[in-house]
Amino acid sequence: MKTFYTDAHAGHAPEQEFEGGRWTPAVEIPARAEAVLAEVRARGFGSIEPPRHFGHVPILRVHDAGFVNFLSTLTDEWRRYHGPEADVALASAWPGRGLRDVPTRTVEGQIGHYCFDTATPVLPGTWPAALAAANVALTAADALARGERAAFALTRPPGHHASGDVYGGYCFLNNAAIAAQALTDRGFRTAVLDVDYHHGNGTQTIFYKRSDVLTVSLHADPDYAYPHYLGFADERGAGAGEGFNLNLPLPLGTAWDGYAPALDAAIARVAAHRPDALVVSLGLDTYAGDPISKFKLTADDYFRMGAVIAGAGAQTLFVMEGGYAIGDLGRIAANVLEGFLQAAR
Ligand code: SP5
Ligand code: ZN
Repeated sequence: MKTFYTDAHAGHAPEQEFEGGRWTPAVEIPARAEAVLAEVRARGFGSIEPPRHFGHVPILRVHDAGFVNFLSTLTDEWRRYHGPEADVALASAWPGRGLRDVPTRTVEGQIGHYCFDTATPVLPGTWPAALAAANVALTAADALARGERAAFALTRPPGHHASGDVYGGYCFLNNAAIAAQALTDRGFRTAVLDVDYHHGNGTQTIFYKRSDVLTVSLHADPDYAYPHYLGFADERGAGAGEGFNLNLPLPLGTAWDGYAPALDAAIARVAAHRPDALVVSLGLDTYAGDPISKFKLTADDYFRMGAVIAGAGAQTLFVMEGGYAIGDLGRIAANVLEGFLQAAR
């Protein structure tokens, strides 16, 4: 299995995030991707290749043009408004209920429209890094189109919380959704399976009214976990997409004994869709040692996860999402890939 990677992610290096009413050390940092790269290289799964550049067209298949323009010019506009030293763009006001949710003239009147939380700082290096991650996912998707059984897009920053026109949750461009759309555009019947601890609200929203791309997510119940406002079991898709979104929210403290039946149900739904391509949003924050999450999967459980995913029988694109236990992150990511490769033989 090839891994696609570029060190361009390192331009997005937040020092702190604003969460729980205070500035705390950022957890979505370059060391994450570097740890996974080192382990994938050491375990020898296959070549590690750089992304090619696909331009804005495949990104605009998923994201709104105004949103892409906003993100790509945000640092410049932020400095124009707040002064040349201002290098962390973060919203101070949102269009809550009763207010008009429209982007106005100033960057302060736009950022609350385009962002949904305070924990996702935009730095001068953020847009190039986000763009590079989308290209990593697109290059890996192209490997599937060329006939590869599987590929690993080692993306950072992650993507699954970003919808067509809203960023947040450490995510800017939805790498997995962009890849899923590119595969669909090349004639693949496509499903997305999201195993990140947090519900993939962006991915769900992007495909919610469509039946061509199935979205399935296992995650911490939003009744107690971030992103709090989406990811409930009764969200089943709308219009033509009715029945083509499956949420499997799980309780606090879920370990493999509770996770495995839900993963089996998820794979059964994916298999029933008969996809040619399966895009896996590979969040690794379900790990017991994760610093911000509350599930209890062990390192060995990730071999099992990879093997179960292979059972879907589709060409599979793994796209990295969250996971913050940096000391073990490489090992658990590689365990998923190894479990998949052994079962897919
Ligand atoms: C891609 C991804 O995994 N994004 C997750 C974003 C979560 N951001 C807020 C998490 C709040 C967790 N609060 C726990 C505090 C522990 N000190
Ligand atoms: Zn997550």
